[in-house]
Amino acid sequence: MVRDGAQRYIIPMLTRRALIASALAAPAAAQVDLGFADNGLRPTTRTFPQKGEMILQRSSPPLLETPLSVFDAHDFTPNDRFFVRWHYPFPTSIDPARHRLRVTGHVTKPLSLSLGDLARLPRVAVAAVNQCAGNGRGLFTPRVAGAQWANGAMGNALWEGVRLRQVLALAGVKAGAVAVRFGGLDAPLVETAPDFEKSLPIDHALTDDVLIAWAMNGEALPLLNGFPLRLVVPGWYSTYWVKMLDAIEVLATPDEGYWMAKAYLQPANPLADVAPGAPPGARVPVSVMRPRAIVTSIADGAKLPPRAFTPVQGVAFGGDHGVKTVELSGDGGRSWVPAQLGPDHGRYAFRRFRGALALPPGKHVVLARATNAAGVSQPLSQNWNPSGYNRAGVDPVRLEIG
Ligand SMILES: Nc1nc2c(c(=O)[nH]1)N[C@H]1C(S)=C(S)[C@@H](COP(=O)(O)O)O[C@H]1N2
Ligand SMILES: [Mo]
Repeated sequence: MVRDGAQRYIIPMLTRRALIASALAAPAAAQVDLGFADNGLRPTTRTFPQKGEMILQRSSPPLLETPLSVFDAHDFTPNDRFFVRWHYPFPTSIDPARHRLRVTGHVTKPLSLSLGDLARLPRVAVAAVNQCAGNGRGLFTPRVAGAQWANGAMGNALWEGVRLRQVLALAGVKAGAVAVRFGGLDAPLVETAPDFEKSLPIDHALTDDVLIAWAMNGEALPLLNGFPLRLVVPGWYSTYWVKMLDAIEVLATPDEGYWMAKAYLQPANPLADVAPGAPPGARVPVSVMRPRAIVTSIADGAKLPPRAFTPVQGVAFGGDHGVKTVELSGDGGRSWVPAQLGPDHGRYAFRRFRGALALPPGKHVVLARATNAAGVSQPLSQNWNPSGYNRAGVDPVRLEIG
């Protein structure tokens, strides 16, 4: 874990600018190789800058998914295997010395901060899961439109930077502020498309854990994960974790922009659950993540040799509360045994789990269920909504012993 000045991260990046630009300019056709990922028969790629083998969902703008085997081996998802999601094209060459973060709107003193200015503020670090609101979308039945992620549109990292609250205090938030809007360097190809901007309610923006981060797992953010700055909103879906952050605007009226008022809305109930085909009803912006446990050691549909006890291993997270328990079932949920929990890296982080089930030869369905410190448990049946957000139910793993 690197704990000294921000320049340590920034200077080495300067020498890598050309490399990043040329690698991202590579033709899309060259980006697919014939490897197959461990969580489905999906093509993988190794050709994105600062990234190792990733499941390729889309080349441009990139959607890259992390294979389950990576989660099986690490508490902290390595930067070069961390998933990637962009809505719009983004700059492939960024000069950190020239980057400025503007703070404007309903403030007494608008600011334009360099990375050096930010580095002079008190530094904080938080371990937190970054999960796309559509993680697991490709697993919904009936199927829904959108990126067909399995469960690899998530990752856990140690994020390091400064508190958003601290920067807002420098700018002086005026009375009557209701929200804070964030924008990055990416831009839509067509001018009529709405810029990707997200906002947080003012009370959440002022909480201690929301960071403006420049480092991830002790290194500068990879370009694809938002170099040189990104917002980190622990416990909330990553749509709010705006990358290549260059604009913060304090709002005195609600954000009516497309990405808040029209997109990333879920049915207005905690599970974001609606019957397929039913009218959508009231909708609210996605926000807090639900607890989840994901089995990482056994791929769905696997065939395993008989053993007295079959090991089952995975990662869990609790949303905005820590993981309290993970339970395992080998009989479709009739009986449960507790899994052993791995190291606790804080309430927002992955908690790995490990257990064993006595499974005789034959076909089985293994379940892993997380419960968080607030007592919220995963339902055994899946919730559903037309956007495929907020997947919260237990994901059954089918396997055959023998
Ligand atoms: N500037 C910018 N920030 C963004 C996005 C984007 O398209 N542009 N996508 C958001 C969404 S929907 C997700 S899932 C996360 C993905 O973060 P990652 O690419 O670092 O994994 O970035 C978020 N921040
Ligand atoms: Mo997302």
